Amino acid sequence: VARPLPLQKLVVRLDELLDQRRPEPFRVLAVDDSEAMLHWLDKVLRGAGMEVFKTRSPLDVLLMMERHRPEIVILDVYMPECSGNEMAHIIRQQPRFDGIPIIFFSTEISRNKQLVARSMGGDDFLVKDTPPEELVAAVTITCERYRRLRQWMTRDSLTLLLNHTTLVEQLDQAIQACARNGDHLTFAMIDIDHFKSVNDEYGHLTGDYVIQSLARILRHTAPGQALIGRYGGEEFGIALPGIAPVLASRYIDAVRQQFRAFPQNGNNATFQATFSAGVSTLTPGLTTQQLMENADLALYQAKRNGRNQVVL
Ligand code: GH3
Ligand code: MG
Ligand code: MG
Ligand code: MG
Repeated sequence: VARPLPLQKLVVRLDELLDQRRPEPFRVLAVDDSEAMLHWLDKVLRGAGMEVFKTRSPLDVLLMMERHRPEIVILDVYMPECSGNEMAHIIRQQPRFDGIPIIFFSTEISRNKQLVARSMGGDDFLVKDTPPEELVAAVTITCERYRRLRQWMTRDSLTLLLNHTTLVEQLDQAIQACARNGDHLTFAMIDIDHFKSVNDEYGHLTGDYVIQSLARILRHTAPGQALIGRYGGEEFGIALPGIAPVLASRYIDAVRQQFRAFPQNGNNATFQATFSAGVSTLTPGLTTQQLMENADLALYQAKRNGRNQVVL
């Protein structure tokens, strides 16, 4: 399953990671009680290559944010059902939407009222006579900055893999999707063997490089739909949606072999590092917690059986 890894420098950079992904269009949610205004916003933003979701009803906003996961919300201020200010306040009460900027787009020209609106949770305030190219620029600049920010928020800084919180969150969503569709989902917990000795013998910086080398192998070899996270210290969690357990454990074993073969550098010589892994599989009714616990039990077995092995 695993492609051979070119032995390149183990420096991981965020740009590099971002470049591997095709740039996706910005996803915009436009909220305005005027159909004509929504039509105009749609035309302008879509014309700039963005994906636009629209609603005239503020009451739909939370649902649409949940469903369409917009990266930015453009919010009218004066609407009959609920004002833009109130809507922004409600959005800002949901921590899961903290990373989503809100731009007010309104006829209101009073600086004071604009400030009040922004204090309710808006990030910017544009008046409705803003030229289209300026609106596009404002949305683009804001979306780009927040995309970058979200990358840092969801990733572990040493390896640039998903951080613990994000891994568990996304695993949760993947489990729900796989359970719905009756798809396979396999989860592997990986733990580097005798890592304390690596640190003791070669120093923590070398230890960090060892962790990065495993992250890199995983990133280079994992199938596209895999969720790869740094679970903690020298532990990694990999969720493989749509992959049957036998195939998954064969993949993890291929990673194990590549990792062991990778020449680690320390004390002016090379050495080998190994890991143990436990693999568990989703069965009907299993929770995220139980799936991870089962992988952990298998990992414990792998350690007890002598390490440098994968237990399913
Ligand atoms: P085992 O084979 O049983 O897993 O042995 P181990 O030595 O790997 O056991 P343990 O999990 O107890 O040790 C993990 C060590 O990893 C402890 C900690 O000092 C080290 N560690 C955790 N995070 C980092 C890190 O980011 N960088 C480095 N260099 N070391 C780390
Ligand atoms: Mg209005
Ligand atoms: Mg450990
Ligand atoms: Mg360990």
